[in-house]
Amino acid sequence: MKQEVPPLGYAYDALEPYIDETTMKIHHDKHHQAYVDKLNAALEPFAGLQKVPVEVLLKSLSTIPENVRTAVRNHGGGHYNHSLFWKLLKKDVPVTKTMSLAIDKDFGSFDNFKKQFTDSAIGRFGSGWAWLVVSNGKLEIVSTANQDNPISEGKHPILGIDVWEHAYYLKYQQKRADYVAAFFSVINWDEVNKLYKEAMK
Ligand code: MN3
Repeated sequence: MKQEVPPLGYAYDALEPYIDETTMKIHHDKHHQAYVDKLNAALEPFAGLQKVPVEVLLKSLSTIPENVRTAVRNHGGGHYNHSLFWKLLKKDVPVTKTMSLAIDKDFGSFDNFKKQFTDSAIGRFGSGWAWLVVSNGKLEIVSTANQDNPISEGKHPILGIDVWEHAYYLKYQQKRADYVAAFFSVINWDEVNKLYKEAMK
């Protein structure tokens, strides 16, 4: 079965003015599509692997045949990361009680969490992601290069920010910090809450 780009689930301009319509359109329709196309092309000779959910492939990269492993890691990672990212974005969703308590417990305060997440996103050199993950029952912040995902390290991502330039350059140019600050206005905390509960099971 071929992989497909999932629908965005909301209008391209739904995140204005924090993330602009043109960026969303290009990011979803072109960049995400390219990861999916390249993943499908790479898996063409591997009928068995085509049936495996991309999440499972990323959790077991070491078992993927070596000649296609990098393609799965990069393009499969790109597909998985973006599919997650679209669902994590929504305007005007307040932090849930559960997440507020969990963040206070594991980071001391929301401000401390926000600072660590921001530092991680700004500090990621080159292209990559910053993540809030559940690891051994606790929240932590990690960043990954390129399209790597913390699930390949056995962690459960519940929030992530794409800091590739294609995610922000049209509106923010080189000012990644401004994009990261704006990102806090479009976090879908209901989705984060749902992923947190699943990860804590
Ligand atoms: Mn991207």
